[in-house]
Amino acid sequence: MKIKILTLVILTATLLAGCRQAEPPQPELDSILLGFAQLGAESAWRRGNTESIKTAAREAGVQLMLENAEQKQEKQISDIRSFIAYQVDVIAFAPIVEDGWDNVLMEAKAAGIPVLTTDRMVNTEQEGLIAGFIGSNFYEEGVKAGEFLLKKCEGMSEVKIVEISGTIDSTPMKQRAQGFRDVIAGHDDFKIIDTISGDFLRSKGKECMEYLLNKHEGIDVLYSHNDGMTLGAIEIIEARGLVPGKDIIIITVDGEQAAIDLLRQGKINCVVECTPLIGDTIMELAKKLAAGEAIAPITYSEERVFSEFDADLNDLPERAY
Ligand code: GYE
Repeated sequence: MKIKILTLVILTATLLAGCRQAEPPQPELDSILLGFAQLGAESAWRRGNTESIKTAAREAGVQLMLENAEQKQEKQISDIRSFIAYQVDVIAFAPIVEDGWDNVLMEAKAAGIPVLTTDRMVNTEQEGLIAGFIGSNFYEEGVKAGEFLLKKCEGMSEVKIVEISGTIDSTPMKQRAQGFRDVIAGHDDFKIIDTISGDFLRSKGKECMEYLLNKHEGIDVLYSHNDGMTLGAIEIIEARGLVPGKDIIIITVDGEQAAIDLLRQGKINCVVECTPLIGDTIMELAKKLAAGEAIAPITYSEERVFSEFDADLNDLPERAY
């Protein structure tokens, strides 16, 4: 009898242990919950950015709640509100434009949730609503675009430039325009004869180029704020029988694979790199914020310029976006 009871006890214990093994794995104790409010999916850059964030979260063991605002600020605000209601540990977002965030940021602050801006910046009236920023130095990108132009067109006179800019009032649109202007200022032979927004969309890049070519004779240079719009503009330039890269000098920003390919073919003259691959750094910063640590107010990505002056164009590794 004793043996039977003992067997039963051992059996029950084994079964219970078996049951425990079948339980779903518990999240790591130090795993944090990050709410990320993405602004849209308007370009290859943006899609690469979203992928980078998803992969980095998985690899860093961060639980990610991801929302996509489809280019609407109101949706982005309500996405952030839903993260506050959910009491996430950290909120990160890529603000579509700079203004209009104060209320929702004050709500996050009142809830004790630190907020990280990524990619683009915000204008706030109050101090301390944003814990930090991680992304590109768009002003520098504009400077690099201008510097390439000065080198390329050295000695030329009356250089007519048209600009297709990004989303109005967004940080990259404002700073890429400013950096470029600051470099060419004082060089009287360089004139921006027109500037028009293509909203970072390839389809609008086409429309803008159509409009610009109808309106102006003898355009020498196109400065476009992203590759998507540039690809659209090149379709139109070619349809008009003009040779991109020769009849019109083309300077673009981002560095997606398609633009690097056209640079190799001579249809684009300069690609200023802007990397969307910031997921890993976002996770590092989010973990610090969740642990109550302070972070640097600004963390910039390291970026380069690719241009027809480079000798290594054929050796570049495959781009991830
Ligand atoms: O250049 C563009 C995207 O904010 C840096 O947004 C980003 C810009 C990028 O749609 O392609």
